[in-house]
Amino acid sequence: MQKYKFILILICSVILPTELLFGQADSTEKQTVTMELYEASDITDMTGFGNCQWLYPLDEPNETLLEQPEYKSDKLYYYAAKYGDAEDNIHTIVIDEIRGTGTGYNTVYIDLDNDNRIDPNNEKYSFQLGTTRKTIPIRIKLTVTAGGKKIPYYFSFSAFPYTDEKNPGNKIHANARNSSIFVGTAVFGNRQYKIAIADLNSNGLFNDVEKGIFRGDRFFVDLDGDGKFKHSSRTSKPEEGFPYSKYTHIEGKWYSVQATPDGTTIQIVPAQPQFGTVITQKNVETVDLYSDIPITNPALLRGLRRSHHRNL
Ligand SMILES: [Ca+2]
Ligand SMILES: [Ca+2]
Ligand SMILES: [Ca+2]
Ligand SMILES: [Ca+2]
Repeated sequence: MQKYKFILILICSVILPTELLFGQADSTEKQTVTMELYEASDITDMTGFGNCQWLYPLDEPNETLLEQPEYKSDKLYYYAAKYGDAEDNIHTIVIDEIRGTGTGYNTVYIDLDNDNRIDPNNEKYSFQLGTTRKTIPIRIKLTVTAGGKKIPYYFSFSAFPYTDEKNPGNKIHANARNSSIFVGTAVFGNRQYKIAIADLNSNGLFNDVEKGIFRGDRFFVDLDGDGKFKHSSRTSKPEEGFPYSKYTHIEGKWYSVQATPDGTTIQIVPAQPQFGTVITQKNVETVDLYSDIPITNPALLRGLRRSHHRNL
């Protein structure tokens, strides 16, 4: 399989520039959609799971903190959660044992506003230590700077003892899982749909091209109007999650969907991407193409491959 993929990538690079087709024009005008942060507690129900930041335990903060609370534990764990694209994009996190050393980690401080001061009252949460089998996340709202704007941003924090060959000593590791989507409405064809943009790679930016599963962000359209965004091919419903990419294929037409880094504005413009043809051997079932100039759509590629086979 690996061999086929390698061969295919070589073939694609030769063939794509030579066989060009053009998509059909769409009469829809350019739309600029203002997006709002979705406030409900659990977005995985709407969007499915994304990736998370794995937060490695540190003995000291990896940035200078101007103010810290009076901790109760002699053994603190610090973490550096990175969100947004400001020069300082580290929101320092610390876990503490509020009843004293050895009584168990139950309090987390986080520099919500990234002013490098940890407020002992307003940046403090109770949490329950999990295990590698079962984490007990708490949802926390940060202020993240992205593309020069400050945005509200939810993430889910969980912490648990962890050890492996590279991380000996059973220290407390933590995860910061994306829990933010921005939602709005847009028109495709003659109908209005609920749309969303999700930071599925958990970096506080909403315009990362998806170069593989969870390696980027995702755009959603609630095509069936049920309020959720189905993204699993196991259901018979239409695919409602689209890799954030240069072009997006929605309801049979191509669009350029471009989000601002902060996710608060999405511009949707009818597009006419250039198409190429991928030639494969008949026994190749699927083709994955990745590029820094992404126009891939698996359904389209499968269609192209089948149509090409008919011509062989
Ligand atoms: Ca910082
Ligand atoms: Ca602060
Ligand atoms: Ca992102
Ligand atoms: Ca839906």
